[in-house]
Amino acid sequence: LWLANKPRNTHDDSGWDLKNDDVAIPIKFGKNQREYIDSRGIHVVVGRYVGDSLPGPSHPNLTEEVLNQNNFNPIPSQGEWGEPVAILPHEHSKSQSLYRIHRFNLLASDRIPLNRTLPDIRKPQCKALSYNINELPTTSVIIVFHNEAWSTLLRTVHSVINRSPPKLLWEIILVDDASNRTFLKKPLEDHVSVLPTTIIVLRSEKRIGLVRARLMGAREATGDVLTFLDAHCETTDGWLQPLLYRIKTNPNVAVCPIIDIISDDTFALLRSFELHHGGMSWNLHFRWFGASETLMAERRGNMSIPFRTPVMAGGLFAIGRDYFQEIGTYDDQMDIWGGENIEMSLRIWQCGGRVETSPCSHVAHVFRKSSPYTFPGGVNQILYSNLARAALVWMDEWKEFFFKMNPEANRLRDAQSIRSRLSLRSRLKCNDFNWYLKNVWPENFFPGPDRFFGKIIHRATGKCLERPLGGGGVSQPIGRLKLVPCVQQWFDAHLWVATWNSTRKDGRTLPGYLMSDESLCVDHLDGEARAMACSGFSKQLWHHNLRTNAIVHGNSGLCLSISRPPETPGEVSVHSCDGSSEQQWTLQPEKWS
Ligand code: UD2
Ligand code: MN
Repeated sequence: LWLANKPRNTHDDSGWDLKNDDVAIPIKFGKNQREYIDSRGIHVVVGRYVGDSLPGPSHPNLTEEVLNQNNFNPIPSQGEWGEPVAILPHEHSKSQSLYRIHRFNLLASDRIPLNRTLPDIRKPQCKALSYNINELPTTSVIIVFHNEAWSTLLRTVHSVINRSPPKLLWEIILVDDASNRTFLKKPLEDHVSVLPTTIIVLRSEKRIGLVRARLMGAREATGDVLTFLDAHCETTDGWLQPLLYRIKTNPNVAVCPIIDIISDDTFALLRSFELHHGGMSWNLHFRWFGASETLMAERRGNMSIPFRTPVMAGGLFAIGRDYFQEIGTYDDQMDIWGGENIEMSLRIWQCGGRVETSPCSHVAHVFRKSSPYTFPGGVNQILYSNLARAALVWMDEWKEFFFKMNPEANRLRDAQSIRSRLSLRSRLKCNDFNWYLKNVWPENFFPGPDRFFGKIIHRATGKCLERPLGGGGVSQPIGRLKLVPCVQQWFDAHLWVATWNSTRKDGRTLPGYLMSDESLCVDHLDGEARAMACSGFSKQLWHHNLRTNAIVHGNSGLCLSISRPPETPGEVSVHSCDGSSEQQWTLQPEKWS
């Protein structure tokens, strides 16, 4: 789910290189690759990977025989209460070679019983809520999978059965997207046929991707609500009732649980942070961002009720079966993996519904650093076609911004036929993307009609203000701002959005935020200008003085300034304003729509 940068010549897929090299001399800046000479004079090539979507290197030892072997071998106490599984030193090489199959520690997973216990990780306010089960709608739980491990797939199924009131669990539908592992065929059917719940196994002969697999499940489903889960999840106590209750009170909502983390290494349960909202980067990749002031204000009254999320992560959510139809199911031209969560989120919000997170529903999921599947036709081709479709149908003028930012997607643009999706949009009389940004995602850092978008150039040197490059792992690329040679191409680290939109009589703009991709805002810390997670606090407000060309920090009245000795050259500071050339900046707009 995350973008990460990793040097191209590193073959070790365990360690993403999170270090950000200082850019001194840019050579080539593409969307997927950057080349530059760093401050030590070393030629650096950095590839950009989409964390979960990129298939990692295959392993010669993974023969058909190994892949078809089911090594599930539970040891009763292992992993109970969500505790980590310990792999002994002499087992490390076995565990590493098995890791390649699913990009998680299969040896650890295979030791944990299918019915393992997990702690109740809900907040006390949530545990105190009670629901009248007789008044809640029933649900079909739909789980799609492609070559999933036995232990993770069946722990998903068992956790659903063990932790859902039988009356509400209408059925479980397993959709096999052309898996070729033998243990997922008859042995799977035999295993589920004796479980105390109606379980339907559907199979696609051809690889259809997760969207069409979910649609296949949805067509068979007869419960009132459709609840989708990935095939490597574990539900926790009380997970289902809050989702169903929300849909009962408002049928036009897609509601997601809080997604906790099952460690891909030890399979321990790690509780995740509840103060967030889902959004997307300029590349339309899903991201979690910290809850803004606005969102906290909305939630302050009651922290246990579902709250708005502009974008859903995609895998785990419940939606009324009728509403799913009414709102246009999925774009069935989206292949394999990616983009469907963006499309569905924009569609539901723009067409009158809501996407929410219920803080009282907790489901854990195994997050991986790379994807184990094959992507027939190529990862980029698939992902960027899907994203191009979402942009073409839902983003209006902002689609041009997306295509300029993402040349790969632009190349696939004309190949998309989106007529039926556009007619759905007009049939449902949906709001436009501008409405979505303003009303659903006020925290967004996209350009807009009343925002500056472009480069911030130091007048005397002609150099560009640059934020730290890339991301990496699960963190935003925070850190000190730099001044570097500008590049011609659109390069995300040199592009800024400023929300200071009108000018007063004295030549100053009103205060606003200076933002970049990944919800980064220019902040002031101990004399340094830094890119930090946007917080909505006044500490991140700046204004631009059109007479002095200064960029002034709102709280302190200090000015954005290039470094002065003894500071390191090329770093950006905050000093008292003196009108010097060190503090004069030009805002050079870029045409984005
Ligand atoms: C996230 C979502 C995932 C989906 C994806 C974007 C969560 C926790 N997960 O990535 O549900 O929205 O973003 O598309 O929010 N699968 C198939 N056929 C395929 C490929 C995948 O059936 O060709 C299945 C796979 O077995 C799994 C599910 O689809 O059960 C999601 O795939 P993933 O786990 O690789 O996605 P993830 O969690 O990285
Ligand atoms: Mn997943």
